Amino acid sequence: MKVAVVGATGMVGQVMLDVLSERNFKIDELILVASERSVGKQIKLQDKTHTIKSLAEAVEAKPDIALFSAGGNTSLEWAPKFAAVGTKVIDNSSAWRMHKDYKLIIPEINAGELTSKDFIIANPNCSTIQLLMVLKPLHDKFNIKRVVVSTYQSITGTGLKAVKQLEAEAKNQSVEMAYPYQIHKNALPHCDVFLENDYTKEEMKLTNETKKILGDQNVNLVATAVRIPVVGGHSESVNIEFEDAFDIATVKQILNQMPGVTLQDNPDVNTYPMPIYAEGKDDVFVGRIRRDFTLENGLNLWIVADNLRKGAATNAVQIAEYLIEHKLV
Ligand code: 2RA
Repeated sequence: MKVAVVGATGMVGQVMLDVLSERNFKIDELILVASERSVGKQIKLQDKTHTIKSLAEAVEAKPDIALFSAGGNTSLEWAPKFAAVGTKVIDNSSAWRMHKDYKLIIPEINAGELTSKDFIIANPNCSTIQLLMVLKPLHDKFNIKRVVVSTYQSITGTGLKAVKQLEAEAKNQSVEMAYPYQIHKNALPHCDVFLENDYTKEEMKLTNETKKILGDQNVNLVATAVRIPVVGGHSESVNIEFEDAFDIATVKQILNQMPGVTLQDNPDVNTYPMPIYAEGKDDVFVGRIRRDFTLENGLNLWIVADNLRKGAATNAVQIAEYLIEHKLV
């Protein structure tokens, strides 16, 4: 398999390379692609040295699969060019997620929608992936009516510059600022840009991507996305109102049986999901499962996952694995 990683020097691109190696993904030729200023540079991976290629060179090489994590503009311009030469593009940007002609895939949930005709496949937003891994099995059983989510998102989601600012603040050093204010003792109710409806793009991604992945426009979701000085993963406080009655035991049984979800729910012994546990792992962790006594069919729960892994790189590699396993590439 000839595989290109577009955005190979970025945070998600680096994790994509880690995950490909960890999962022994069968690669005959690996093409690393980064911005023009990195072209020609060399990267050593395990026992091999790779020279960074340009996007044009990578298209010319006609890879079988291209994993993209290089921003929406690069995806908008270059994903079609790779697709035109027969490459299966799995794109981690938001460029194609809500486009009616392209699929938004979480393998455990809807990989079955994929066909040989799909050449650009969208990876959902990190906060969407971990949320839907829990919502989908519960929706199938109890019909979700409304969801209210508050996210507590890792600074790694902002990017390397923000991580460097957090590290510098911890050492009381000055550094090029990603934010015009301190991060290390703060909670920022501002993930991505604000829209005209007073929600941020991050919050509307949760609303819109949830509807698309569940295939149900009747599921109403509203979100508040908050950035916190944590590096291990995103956390989410989730309130769900179901159409149908439920019992907690069945909720836990359903989540226990969901591939890729791990129940961590024993507060008596301080067992609940936390980024320090989720970091570096591919599962989505759920706990604090309890009835919302203010609603007839209400449920509260807490979800944590490593946003760079299942929230981005691992989900993309799992899509690539599915394509190979089902002979769609
Ligand atoms: C964030 N969801 O965490 C986005 C991914 N970059 O900001």
